[in-house]
Amino acid sequence: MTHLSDETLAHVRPPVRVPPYDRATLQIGVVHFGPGAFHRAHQAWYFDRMLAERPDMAVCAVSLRTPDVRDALAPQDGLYTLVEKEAQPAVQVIGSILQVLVAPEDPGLVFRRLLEARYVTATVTEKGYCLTSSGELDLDHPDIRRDLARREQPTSLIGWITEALSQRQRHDLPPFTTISCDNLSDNGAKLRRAVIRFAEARGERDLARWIEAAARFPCSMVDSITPATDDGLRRQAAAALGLDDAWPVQRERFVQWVVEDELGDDADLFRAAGVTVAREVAPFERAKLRLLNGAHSTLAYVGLGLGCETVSAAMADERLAGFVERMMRQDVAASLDAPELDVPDYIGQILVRFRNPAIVHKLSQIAWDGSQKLRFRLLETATEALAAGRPVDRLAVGVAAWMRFVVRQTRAGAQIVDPFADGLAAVARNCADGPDDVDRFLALSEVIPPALATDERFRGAVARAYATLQADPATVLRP
Ligand code: CS2
Repeated sequence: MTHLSDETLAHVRPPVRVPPYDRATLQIGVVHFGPGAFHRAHQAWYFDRMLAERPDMAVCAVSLRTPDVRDALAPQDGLYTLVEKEAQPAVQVIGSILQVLVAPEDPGLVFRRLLEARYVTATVTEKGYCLTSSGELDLDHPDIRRDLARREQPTSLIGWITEALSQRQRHDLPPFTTISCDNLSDNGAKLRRAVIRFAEARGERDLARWIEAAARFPCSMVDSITPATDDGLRRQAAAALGLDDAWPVQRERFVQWVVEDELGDDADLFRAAGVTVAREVAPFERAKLRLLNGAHSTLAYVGLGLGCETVSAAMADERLAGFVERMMRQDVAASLDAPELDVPDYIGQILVRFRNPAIVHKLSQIAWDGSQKLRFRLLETATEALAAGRPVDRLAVGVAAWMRFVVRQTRAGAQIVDPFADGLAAVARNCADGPDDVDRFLALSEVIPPALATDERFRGAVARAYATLQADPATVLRP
């Protein structure tokens, strides 16, 4: 079968939607770091919606390490298929990505694009920010040390942004606006602090002050469930298009992007594309991270222990579904102060989304990078609950189940996908299924903030859940 490209686009069969603008007139206005499936299903879709209005919002996608997205999309002129997985699926071709670069192959070209861009967006996952457990730049992180020594060939997002801003300052160009699209609380503020700290560590106080005064780093909340691409999706896309697509992506129909109102004159352009431009993003971000992602991680670690493979399978186990619903409604909701959000209704919608039978979302995918995710999903909620004198028993279950997951994987000789995998495996190898196991994990200050780890109420709750999960996992789920 012929493959998708600018030349074959005209052959795409209806009702597949194709870009309603002339791609030949597009200009790059956005550099995006981390062109994984989430970006292609989410921000690239929003930029696609802006392009008919504003042809200068096309994307140059930059992969920090691997060439696989470039290798798949370059022969297709950056085009790819997005399938919305619902009872009535919808298929469309996205045209907003004009170029994919692999950063280490041609840093000079990446910097040229960064001199032209007005926006930088990023989905590099939690670990890509190189932060300590208190949320500040980790100057001992190997990527950060390397980037301090080799400024013009950075490896980290922080290194790229700082050097690009330094070049812009030298060329008398205004800074670009950087929008973090990762699942970290206060993502924009954390990224801004990290970049300023890195500029200072480079010994460039002037640059740091300029960034502080002139550069915008709006916070943003992103949401859409995006399972990894599989062969079934490739077949579905090819059948719909009548053309081959090397790397289609899929997501649920629900999609949300809330961006802090630091977009100046472009706020209306973003709004018209469906973005919520808000004075304050934190309430949306916290609600999403603690409810949706907190429930996801709990479902993943407990569900994998019960032999479930997907989110919808875990939700079909009424004990597990009932447990996460109680956790959301009774424990997490109490930690939220979100006047603009109908929290009970929002929880109801999340539970419906988790049950979507058209979405095959692997729990193992969600279980990745636990050392980086737990803080924003469960630990911050637990810290606040303790301060307010509320119980943390249900919140502790996901944390204990993560510990059991790490122990199980290590004993089975299976891979732990986590930037901290070696440290985790070292702890797990010393575990003997006793109460000391929990103390060993809680001592990992890179993962668990020491103030929480040493709180007896939290430690006790995790230890109880850990023991029960081992003896009889279902008991822990009882009301
Ligand atoms: C998931 C998220 O993989 C995970 O950890 O919890 O990717 C989740 O699907 C998205 O944040 C939904 O917006």
